[in-house]
Amino acid sequence: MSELLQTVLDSEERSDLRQFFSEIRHQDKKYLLRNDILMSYVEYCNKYQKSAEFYSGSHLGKLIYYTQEIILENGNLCLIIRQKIASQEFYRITEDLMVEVLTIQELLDVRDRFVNRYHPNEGDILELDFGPFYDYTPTIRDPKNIGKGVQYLNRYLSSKLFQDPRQWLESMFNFLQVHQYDGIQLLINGRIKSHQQLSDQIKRAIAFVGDRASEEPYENFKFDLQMMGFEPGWGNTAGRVQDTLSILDELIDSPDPQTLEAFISRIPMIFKIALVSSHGWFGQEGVLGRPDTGGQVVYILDQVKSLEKQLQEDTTLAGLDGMNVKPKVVILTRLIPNSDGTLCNQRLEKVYGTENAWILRVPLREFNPKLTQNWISRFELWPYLETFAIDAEKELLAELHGKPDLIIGNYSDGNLVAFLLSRRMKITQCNIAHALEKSKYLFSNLYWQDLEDKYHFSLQFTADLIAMNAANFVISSTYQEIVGTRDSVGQYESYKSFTMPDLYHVVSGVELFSPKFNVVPPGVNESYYFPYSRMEDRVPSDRERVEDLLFTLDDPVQAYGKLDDPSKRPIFSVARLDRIKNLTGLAECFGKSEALQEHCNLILIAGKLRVEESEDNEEKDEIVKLYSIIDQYNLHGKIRWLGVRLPKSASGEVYRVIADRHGIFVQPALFEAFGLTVLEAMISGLPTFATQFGGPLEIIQDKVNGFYINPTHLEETADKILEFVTKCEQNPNYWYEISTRGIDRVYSTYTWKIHTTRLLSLARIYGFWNFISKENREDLLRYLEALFYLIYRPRAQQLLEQHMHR
Ligand code: UDP
Ligand code: LCN
Repeated sequence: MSELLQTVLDSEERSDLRQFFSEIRHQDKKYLLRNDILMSYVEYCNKYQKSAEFYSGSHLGKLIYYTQEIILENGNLCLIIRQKIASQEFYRITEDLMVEVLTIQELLDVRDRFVNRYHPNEGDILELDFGPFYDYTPTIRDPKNIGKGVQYLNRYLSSKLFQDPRQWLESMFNFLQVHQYDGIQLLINGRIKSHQQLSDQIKRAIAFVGDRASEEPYENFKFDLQMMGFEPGWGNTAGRVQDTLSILDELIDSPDPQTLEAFISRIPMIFKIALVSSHGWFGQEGVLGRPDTGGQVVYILDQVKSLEKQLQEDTTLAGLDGMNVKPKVVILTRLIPNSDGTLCNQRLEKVYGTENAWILRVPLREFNPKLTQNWISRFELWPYLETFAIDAEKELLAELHGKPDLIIGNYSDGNLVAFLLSRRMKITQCNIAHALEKSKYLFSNLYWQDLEDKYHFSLQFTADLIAMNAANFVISSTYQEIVGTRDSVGQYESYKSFTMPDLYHVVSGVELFSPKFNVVPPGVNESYYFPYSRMEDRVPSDRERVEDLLFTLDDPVQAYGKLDDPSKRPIFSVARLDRIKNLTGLAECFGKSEALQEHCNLILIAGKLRVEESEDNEEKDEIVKLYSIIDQYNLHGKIRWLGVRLPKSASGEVYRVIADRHGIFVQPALFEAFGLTVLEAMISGLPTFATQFGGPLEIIQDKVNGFYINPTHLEETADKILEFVTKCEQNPNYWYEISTRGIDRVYSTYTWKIHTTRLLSLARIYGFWNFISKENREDLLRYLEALFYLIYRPRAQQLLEQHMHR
C-alpha cells in the first residue's frame, strides 16, 4: 500500500482522514477531480479550524495533494493516488477505514458503474493491453529521464552490441552497404568485401586524405577513394572525409555511445521527408484561424523550411553536391475544392523561401460531395483517412520519385495516416501530437457515448492508441506533454489506462518509459520575429502602419474601441477567440483592477468583431462575452480590440511596436499545449506573463525571463502584472532586464536550427537501430492492425454512413 496512506492511517491524523471522508460523502458530487478534492480539503480545514501548518504540512495534506480523483461508490471511496510522475495507485476505502488495493481492471469497472455502463452478465469487455509488447524492449527507469529516449537507447543498445565485437562489426558493415540515393551507391562499394577489409581500408583512406590540404574538395580525389572502396557521402573536403572516417575508425576500435551517435548523425540516409497534416486547410495565406489551423500550420511551415535547409547543409557537408542530390520535403494534406479564396484547392504549392519543399494536396474521395468538397472539421474526418492514405501513397511516390526516408505525422489524424503509410512503405514513422484532445475535454472518455455525435472520440482515441504505439519515435514539445507535472497528468500519460464504457478498457495503453519519447521543442521564425531593438531590420513605414492600427486607427471594420490615452503602457495579447484561449478572462482580469487600468491599456488581436462573421459557435459566444465584459467594467477608452488576421510580417512588427512602448504580453489560456505566441513575444523582447497550465511552464523560468500566471485567479493575475508595471515605473531597468533575458531564453533554447538538427539526428539513430537490432515489432504492428480493422474501421464506416445522409 502507498506509504503515505499507511502513515496517515497509523498516525493521529487517522481521525482527520475519517472526518474529511465523511464530509466528502455528504457532498452532492460523487466523482471528484483534483480541483474538487483540493477545494473540499480547504473547506474542511476552514470548518475545523485547522492550522496552515496542518493544511499543507500534515501527511493528510500531502495525501490530498497527490490524490487525482475520488469516486464514491456505496459509501466507499475509491482513491486514485499519483504520488510519482507517471505512476498511479488505486484504493478502495470503507467508512471504517478498511483499505483494499484495487487493480486497474477493478478501477475501470468502478468507473463504468459510475456511469451505469457495467454489464458483467453480458460478457467481458474487450481489454486493450500493450504492456506485453514492451516487456522485451528497453525502458527508462527514472521518470526524470522520460523524454530523453535517444540518449538512453543509444547507451542501452550500444552496451549490448559492443559485448560481441564480431557481431557488431558485421552489423555496421551491413548497415554501411545499404545507403543509396536514387539508385546510386553511397559510402562503400563492392571492393570492400568484409568488415575486416573495411577496417583496413579505413586506415588507408585516413592516411590518404591526411596527406592532402584540409580544404581540398572531395571532387579532386573521389576516384582515388572509390578505388579504395569508398563512395560519396563521407565529406565534401579532405578534412571532413578524414574526420568522418576517423570517427568510424574509433568506433570500430573502441566503441562508445557518443562516438556512435556522432557517426550515425553524419550518415547521409535522409533526403526525402513527408509530413502529414491531413485535416487540411493547410496553406501559406489566409488559412489561419479555423479551429486547429493556428499553431500547427505555423509550426509545420517553419519546420519544413528549417528541415530543408538542414538537409541541404548535411548533403553539402557529406560531399553529395556533385551528384546533384536535391533534398525534398513534402507536406501532405487534403485538397479542398471549395477553398474560400485560399490555395487549398491546388494540388501543389511551393513553400516560400525554399528550393524544394512543397505542399501536396490529395483530395478525399467523393463520398458525399456536399461534405468532401468542403472543409471538414478534424472531428469528422475519420471515415476518409484510410482511402486518403491509399491515394496519398501513389501521389507521394510519384512526387518524390520513390519512397520518403522519413514520415512525420501531425495531430491525431495525421499520425494515423502516417501509421498507414509507414506500414505500407516500411519507413521510419515519427509522431507529433501538438495537442491531444483526451485531456483537453473533461471526462472525454467516460462520457464518450454522449459526446460521440459531436466529437467521435471513440475514433480519435483508438487512432491515437494505434499511432502512438506504432511510431518509431515521438517528438513532444515539452516534458509535461508526456508525463505532466508533479500535480497534473500528462497528455500521453492520460492514455495509460482508461475506460471507453461499452467499447473497451485500456489497461496499458502506452509505455511512458519507452525510449521512443523525445522532447524536441519547436522554434520561432526568426526572419519575422526578432528583437524590437534590431532597428536596422525594421521597416519604418510598416512600423507606423502597425502603430496606427494598434492605437489610433478609426475603422470600425477592423478595430473596436478608442483609447483615451494611447501613450499608456500596453498590455497585449493575440489568439483565436476560443474559450480555452481565455482572452475574455484577460479582459475581465483587466476590468477588475482599476489600478491596472490607470497604468495600462489593453490591446487584443482576436478573431472577429461581429458575431455574424463567425461560423464557429464557441467563437460567437466569446465575441458576445467580450463585449459584455467591456460594458460591465466600463472599459471604454481603455481597450482596443482588433478583429484582424495579420500576415506574419505585420504580426512580428506588432510585438515589436508593443515592445517599443515598454509593453508586456499576456498569454492567459486555461490550458496551452505549447504556446508559440509565447516564443514570438519573448524573442521580440516583450516581458511575458503566461499561463502556468501547459507548455509555458517549461518555456518561461518564473521571475527570471518571464512570469507565470494562474488565469483562473483574476485578481492575483492583475496584481502580478501591476506589481511588475509599478516596479518598472520605479526602475525602468527592470523592464530591460526581463526583456533581455526573455530574448536570450528563446535564442538559447527554442530555435528551429536546434529543433531540426535534433530531429534529423533522431531519425537517423532510430533508423539505424531498427536496421541493426532488426527489432522485431511485427507482433505489435499486427495487434495494431487488428485494432484498426476491427474497431476503427467499422466505426469509421458507421460515421461515413451518417455523412452520406447529410
Ligand atoms: N496567430 C496569428 N493571428 C491571430 C492569432 C494567432 O497570426 O490572430 C498566430 C500566432 O502568431 C501563432 C499561432 O497563430 O504563430 C498560434 O499558435 P499557438 O501555438 O500560440 O496556439 P494555437 O492556435 O496553435 O493553439
Ligand atoms: C497546438 C497548440 O494548441 C499549441 O499549444 C501549440 O503551440 C501548437 O499546436 C504548435 O505545436
